[in-house]
Amino acid sequence: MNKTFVMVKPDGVARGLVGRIVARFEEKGFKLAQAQLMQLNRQQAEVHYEHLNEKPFFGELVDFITSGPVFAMELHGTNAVKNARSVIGATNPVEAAAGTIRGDYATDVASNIVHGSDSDESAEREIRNFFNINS
Ligand code: RTP
Repeated sequence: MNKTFVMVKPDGVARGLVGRIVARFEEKGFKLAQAQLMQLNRQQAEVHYEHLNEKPFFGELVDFITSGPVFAMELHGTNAVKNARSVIGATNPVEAAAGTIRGDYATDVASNIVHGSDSDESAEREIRNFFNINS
C-alpha cells in the first residue's frame, strides 16, 4: 500500500467533474486520505511545474493552473503512482485511451482535466507542498 497525489485541474473543477473523477479513483480501489479545494498562487504553481520551466508553454501552464480552484487529493492504494496514472490516461488526450479520465473528458493537452504524480518521490513532495505535512 502506498500513496500518490492527484489534482483535478481548474478545467475539471469548472466543468463539475470532481465527483465523477473522485468516483473513478474510488472504484479502482483507492482510498481518499486527504482532499481540499484550493486556489494556487503563481509561486505554488511555478514550484509544482518546476521541471517544465524551460518549456515554451510554461507561462500558459502557470496561467491555466492558477485560473480557478483545483481539487487536491492524497490517494492511498497498491502501486498508487502507476495505477493512478493508468486511471488518468496519456498526457495528450488525443493519445489517451477511452475509459481513462483524459480519454473520456478531455480533447486538448493544455487543459487535460487532472494531474497525477509521476514517481513516489514526486508524490511525497507534492503531498507535502499541497497539504503542508511531513509524509
Ligand atoms: P501532469 O503533471 O499534469 O500529470 O501531466 P503529465 O505528467 O502527464 O505531463 P508533464 O509532461 O508533466 O506535463 C505537465 C502538464 O503540462 C501541460 N502540457 N502542455 N502545451 C503543451 O504542449 C503541453 N505539454 C504539456 C499538460 O497540462 C500536462 O499535463
